[in-house]
Amino acid sequence: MIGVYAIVDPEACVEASGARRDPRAVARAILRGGASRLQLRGKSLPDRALLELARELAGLAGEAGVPFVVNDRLDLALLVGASEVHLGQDDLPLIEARKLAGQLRLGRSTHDLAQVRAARDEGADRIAFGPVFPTRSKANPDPVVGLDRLAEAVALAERPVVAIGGINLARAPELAGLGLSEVAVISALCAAPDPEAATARLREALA
Ligand code: TZP
Repeated sequence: MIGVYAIVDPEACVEASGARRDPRAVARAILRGGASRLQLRGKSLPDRALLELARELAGLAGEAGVPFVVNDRLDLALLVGASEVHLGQDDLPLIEARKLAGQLRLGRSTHDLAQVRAARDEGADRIAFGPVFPTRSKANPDPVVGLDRLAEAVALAERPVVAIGGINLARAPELAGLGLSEVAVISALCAAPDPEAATARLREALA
């Protein structure tokens, strides 16, 4: 069964009208819908606001019995007792992060097979690979990797691989049978008319 790795990004938490949604409410709905993991991604929030939100989402994930991940920020992940920090290619090298991480697991974003190999050799606990499809949630996204490259990434990784980028309900059937542990999703959940139903439907489609 492929899990739904939900990424709550306050910038993506919007109604169709453009009105902002409370990321806490979105996270609650996504957890009710059955996400397997919850990540906070807050590229533009000031540190204090990000810490406060991370603490609240960590609490919600804990109540739901789901691991909580902080994107980019090892310090905040440690402060809120997250189970994992997810590090991009420009973030800390895994070997350095490991020195501070303690029990915290380390995820790594990768965008080509050389990066997958490096993340594997550096001992990443989980590897995200993408964008698999075109995405509008990332500034300056790397080139789309596609499904064939994704299958190669899974074969190389020797650890759980999460597909990311442009994943939604319509794309779910294309992702079955590739050996993925989870699919990571921002806009198709955070900006869905009903984030709970969107999570539940995606989960069923991947089962
Ligand atoms: N890394 C690769 S694609 C992406 C990130 C953070 C954005 C995924 O967002 P969406 O809205 O699910 O395409």
